[in-house]
Amino acid sequence: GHKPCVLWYTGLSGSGKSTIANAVDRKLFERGCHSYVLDGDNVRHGLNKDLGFDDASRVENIRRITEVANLMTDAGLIVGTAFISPFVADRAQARSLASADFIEVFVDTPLDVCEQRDPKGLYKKARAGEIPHFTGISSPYEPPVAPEVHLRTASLSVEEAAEQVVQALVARGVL
Ligand code: GGZ
Repeated sequence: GHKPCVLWYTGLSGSGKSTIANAVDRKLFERGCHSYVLDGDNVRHGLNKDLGFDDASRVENIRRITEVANLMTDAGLIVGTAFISPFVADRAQARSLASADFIEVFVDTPLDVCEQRDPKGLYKKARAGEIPHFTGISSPYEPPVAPEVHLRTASLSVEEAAEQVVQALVARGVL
């Protein structure tokens, strides 16, 4: 068995949030845990498809995700949320409203690394002024001050990063 919890990933576009969250999810499945990952693919394209990327839309995006994550932990799941979630205040609100353990995971990939990777060409477009309010370019990212898990991805493989998250769950008695 395991306790429910929220694994709240935060980091820039292209930092590796979804990749690491999904690697953690596979490890949890192998341990027999009931888990789920919320990310842009399953939330911004559905529940939140009315929202854009101005500050107010991001606040509402994170507010809804906070509520959905709580429904899932109420149902007993370990839920990973993989969104930029750029504002300290919104992450603090998610933490204070959480009905289960809340573990903030900072996917700390420097902007220049994300920009070099640029898997979807979004940074290039943002630099060219084609995407307004792009995080790190024309919209702020406020890094966590005291995350439970700090992944410096420059010196970690995806596998090592995922293992660090799982070990944090063991240390907290979630697993
Ligand atoms: C940031 C944007 C933007 C702007 C589209 N700013 O790398 P991706 O593509 O797959 O991840 C990014 C995703 C960010 O959505 P989130 O819901 O995580 O953001 S937030 O928590 O701030 O609400 C990126 C894409 O959407 N994208 N426009 N202007 N990222």
